[in-house]
Amino acid sequence: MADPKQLYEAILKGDANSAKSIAEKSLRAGEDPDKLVYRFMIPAMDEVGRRFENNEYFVPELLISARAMKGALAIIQPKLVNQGAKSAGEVVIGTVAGDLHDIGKNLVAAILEGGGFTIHDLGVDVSAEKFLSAVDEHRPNVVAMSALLTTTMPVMKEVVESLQGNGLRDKVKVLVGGAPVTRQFAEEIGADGYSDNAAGALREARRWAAG
Ligand code: B1M
Repeated sequence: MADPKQLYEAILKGDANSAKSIAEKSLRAGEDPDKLVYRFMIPAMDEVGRRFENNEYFVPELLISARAMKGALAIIQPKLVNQGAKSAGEVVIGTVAGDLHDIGKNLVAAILEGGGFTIHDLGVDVSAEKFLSAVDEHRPNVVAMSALLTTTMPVMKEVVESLQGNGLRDKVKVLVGGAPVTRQFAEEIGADGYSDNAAGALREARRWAAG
């Protein structure tokens, strides 16, 4: 039987094959998918980030760890998604322009989908114009933006302003998140909600859906 603690080590080392196989075996053994993600996988990525900051890891190590994380997440994601029931509303989601980090955004999308929301995932590097036209096209309940770089956070403000400028601001709730984003920043740019994790993002979206 696989020890889920090895998932942490596999992601830290960037060993995608082991990460996927441990994820599979752990799920088969009845491990809780949320526990695998929050107790082992996210802490592994946090440690990768810490090593990167301390010049122990460099971009290639970030990339192979991210590949291992995504491989394991792809196996766990359907289990997160299956927890949902009826459609709770629509969400347009993306990582803002200039930013290629998508692991957290994908996790938030999966948890929202699991919570019954229909997801329109615009991917990464999404400009304010693209967010605007997706909101115009899909008329979602929520537009959800993720940023992992301090330098890309201002794009969130651009999106809020362009929604305002195009008469769509009062038709959609704006939810922001990502490691450098704070509640204070969310308030400053006029977002409706903020969360520092995927479960909190779902709570916010549900609060709005409930009216
Ligand atoms: Co980059 N990177 N990276 N990186 N990277 C960070 C973010 C960094 C903090 C590392 C560090 O220095 N410690 C740093 C940013 C510093 C800053 O601006 N404050 C950084 C840097 C500097 C860079 C580059 C500039 C490096 C370079 O090239 N010199 C470069 C930029 C590229 C670009 O985007 N233009 C870069 C590149 C990369 C890779 C491509 C190699 C890779 C990303 C691969 C991928 O995503 N496909 C990568 C990675 C893996 C990281 C770290 C190590 C891990 C990120 C991650 O996936 N975490 C990261 C360090 C860290 O965060 N500890 C780092 C796991 C994920 C589940 O968590 O994304 O935080 P997270 O999502 C969480 C919450 O934040 C929240 O819920 C999620 C689940 O709990 N959340 C939301 C996220 N979005 C939300 C939206 C919501 C609500 C909640 O509502 C809408």
